[in-house]
Amino acid sequence: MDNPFTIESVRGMMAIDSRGRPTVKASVRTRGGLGTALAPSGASRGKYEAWELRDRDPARFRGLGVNKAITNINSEIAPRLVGMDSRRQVLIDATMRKLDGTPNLARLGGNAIVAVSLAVAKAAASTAGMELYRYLGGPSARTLPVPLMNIINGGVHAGNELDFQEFMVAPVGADSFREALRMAVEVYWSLKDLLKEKYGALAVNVGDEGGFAPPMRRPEEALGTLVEAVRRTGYEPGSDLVFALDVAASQLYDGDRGVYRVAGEEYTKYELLDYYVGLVDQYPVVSIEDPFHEDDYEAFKELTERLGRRILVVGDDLYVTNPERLRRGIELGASNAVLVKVNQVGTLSDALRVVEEAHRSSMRAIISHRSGETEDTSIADIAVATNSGLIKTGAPARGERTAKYNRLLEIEDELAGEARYPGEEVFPGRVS
Ligand code: 2PG
Ligand code: MG
Repeated sequence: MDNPFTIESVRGMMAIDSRGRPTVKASVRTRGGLGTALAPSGASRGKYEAWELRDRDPARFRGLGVNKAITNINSEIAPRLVGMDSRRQVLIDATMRKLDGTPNLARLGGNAIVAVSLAVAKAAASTAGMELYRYLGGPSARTLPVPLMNIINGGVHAGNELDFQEFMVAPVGADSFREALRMAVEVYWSLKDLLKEKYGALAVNVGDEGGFAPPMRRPEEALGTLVEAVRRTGYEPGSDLVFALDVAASQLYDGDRGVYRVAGEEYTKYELLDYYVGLVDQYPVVSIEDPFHEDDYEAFKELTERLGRRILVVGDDLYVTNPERLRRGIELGASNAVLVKVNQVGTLSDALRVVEEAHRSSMRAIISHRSGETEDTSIADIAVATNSGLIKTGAPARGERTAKYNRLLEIEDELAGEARYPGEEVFPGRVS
């Protein structure tokens, strides 16, 4: 019998990402459908992430070419997957992992494998005539995520002196995703006006994730400006919109001296912890991601003990979407949320496992983009499929970011009366 889900071809090719760097695109064709997907790429990468295979040929793309990864798809992965049933995602992902043979997918490349893994799911969904979120999530998939929108960029994503990488706003006072997006866009515009007035026209150039990259140094200055921008828009900080931070602390950590550098000052982890408590007391900050470096589970745990009833403590570089690293965090109580990036672990089924494990342990899972992105919108569907209630995908600007927001608008529209926007209940201590 002809099975329409049988994989007929798998192809890898090159595309460029939002930083103009080469990336991997994969297309998977079944008898009855087609799926294509692109690998994103991080700048503040965790050291335990799946390996991004680059050619290292200095004569092309300064060594960043991905020809090897593409060849690996076409010559090794494709012959293995052709003939398999595209619905068998777990088996297909395990097959690629085994074929690779390394713990971090260094041989074939995490960038090759993640593109194929996502393209397989899209091909199966297309063969079934289903939207990706429905195919992955079944009939219960109907929660639109609260967006954590990074509207002030710092760290390695921007050319300014802000050490914290991301200052995000979350429009929790909306009752639909559509309204949430409107609120955030209005605040984004007010912020632009405000920054221009305060610092001049150069201050509204944007960073890698579409947020402004103003010439600021201290986190308080960024947070204070967000408060002002929200008020100027006519909203109330703390009830209509709340704030989230990604410190990306591995980037600020001096391992030799055991200190963090923020705005020209040195902090021990205890001082940094107290500093975070102060920020949460002073501003409506409801989430802090990677507050400490990627090996310090203990410091995460202390912060979670101290603030876990008031805010989300989010592990990104700490967990790198890795089920084993997450398990350790769950056992220790290191955090109450995990950031989920499919390319950090390398396969869709592993990423979905991380979401499931997090949910089983009453942790929040935040589905996330990378700073280097593409027009691929899989993460929007994954957020709805898993009912995770949270997504992080940049400012409401730049095509690779807006692609995800526009996809969520489309999904909400399609779900119509079924759609649900959770608002503030996704943050601790805020269930009304
Ligand atoms: C992060 C991400 C995405 P990058 O640290 O959370 O915002 O950045 O993709 O550079 O790792
Ligand atoms: Mg992060």
